[in-house]
Amino acid sequence: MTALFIVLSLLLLLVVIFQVAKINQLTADLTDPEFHIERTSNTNGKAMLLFGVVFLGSVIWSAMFYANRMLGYGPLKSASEHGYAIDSMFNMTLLFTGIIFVICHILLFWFAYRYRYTKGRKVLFFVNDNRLELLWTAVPALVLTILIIKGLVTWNEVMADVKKDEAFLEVEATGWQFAWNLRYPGKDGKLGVKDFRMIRPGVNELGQDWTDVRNHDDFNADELVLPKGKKVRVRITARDVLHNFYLPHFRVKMDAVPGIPTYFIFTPVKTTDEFRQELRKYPEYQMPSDPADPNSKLKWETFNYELACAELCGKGHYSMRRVVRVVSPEEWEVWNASQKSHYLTNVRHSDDDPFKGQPLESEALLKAAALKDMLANAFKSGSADDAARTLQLDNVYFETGSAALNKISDHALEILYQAFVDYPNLSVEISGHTDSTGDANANISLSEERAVAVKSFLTGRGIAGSRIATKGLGPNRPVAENDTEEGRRRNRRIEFKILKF
Ligand SMILES: [Cu+2]
Repeated sequence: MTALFIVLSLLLLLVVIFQVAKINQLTADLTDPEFHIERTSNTNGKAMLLFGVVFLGSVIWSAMFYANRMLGYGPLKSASEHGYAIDSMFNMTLLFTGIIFVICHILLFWFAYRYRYTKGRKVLFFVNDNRLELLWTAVPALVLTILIIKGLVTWNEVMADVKKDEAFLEVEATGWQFAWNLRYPGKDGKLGVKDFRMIRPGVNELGQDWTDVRNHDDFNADELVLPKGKKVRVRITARDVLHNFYLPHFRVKMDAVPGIPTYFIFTPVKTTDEFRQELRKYPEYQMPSDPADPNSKLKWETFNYELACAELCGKGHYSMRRVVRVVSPEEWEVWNASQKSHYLTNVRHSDDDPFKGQPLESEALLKAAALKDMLANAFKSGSADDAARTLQLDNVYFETGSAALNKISDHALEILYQAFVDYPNLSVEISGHTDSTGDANANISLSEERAVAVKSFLTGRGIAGSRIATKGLGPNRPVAENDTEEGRRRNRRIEFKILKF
């Protein structure tokens, strides 16, 4: 309401000023028209000059005032390698247009003042000058040629795909209304194949084909975590409408188009922490991050790189924000290793798993790594209680109904072999267990044979047989219910009990 009154009052004031000016002019025209024209031209000319100076001054002042808030200047220098090339292009364009702007601006207002109406001064009629025509055609053409050539060279450098045999990290970003799915390739460094016909919301968001083993270690992340100094190739795609993969601090921006995969390659050169330390030097970032709470953390402390969708893709568009975290390569390795594969945690042994009930190389490798940690812990704790010293080897696989070791078991058995080498006094008991299906006596002898098969593997590698006792317990010591397939699978196992070391 107050605002409305202010606007109305200002309007009224303008009308009053206009009417007064009109009366003034009418009286002046009646007294001495010629003198009046010269006088108003004088006033207008000076006003033009004043406006020119104030306007140019304001432009320069505002450019300096906002410099630290613009990408490419002050604290917001590029955080990626190619970003500097893009910023330098903007600066070059700004330089040329800036020079033209200042010259034109000064001339425009100076001329308006200098050549204002003066009694008796004649206008010069200037028809044509070929040299002048040539000059103002050639100069802009030259400048544009420089800008375009530089632009093309930069474009080709920035958009060049990775070379064959070049090391890079591939990440996939899939946009939909309204989220980003960020998929990492896992240990094999390769993203598995997808098929849109396999998309099932909530179950298989990307339509990953589980028969492709490269999919088995792929994982999805809530934030984009990248190692500093490593080339990153982002595969960009969308599931519904146009989105746009935008990382402003890295000068990365690419459309995410349904059906047409696009990509962007860049190398982050500053970790999040390093970028924060740079922001810290500027007073703009020394303010509390929450204006309502003076004790909140400072802006530079809470800064994060971000991924946004730069396409107005719908009403939930704003929620397509993800935090981007750049860390040292060592930290990244730790993070990468700690992530859980989507297949192994959500799909494995479900009805969607084409390898349901079968051993898998990729899984055996992961379990072997876990076994190594379990062994190290058992030795470290030194505890004599059975639970801490008994390891469940659910990654030793046999052919169905036989004691023949599956080749995939080697990953786990190698770890056990190494433990015997590292601890020369180690002696263990290896026991075989089965589920409750079938004849109990047959199961007991099968479990005994399986325990012996593990022993044979180890003695075959030179470990003394006296260090390994074997036992077959059949279905007598289940670790899970036998009425589900998952329970039976867990019960079919080899136990490795450390007796002494
Ligand atoms: Cu979007």
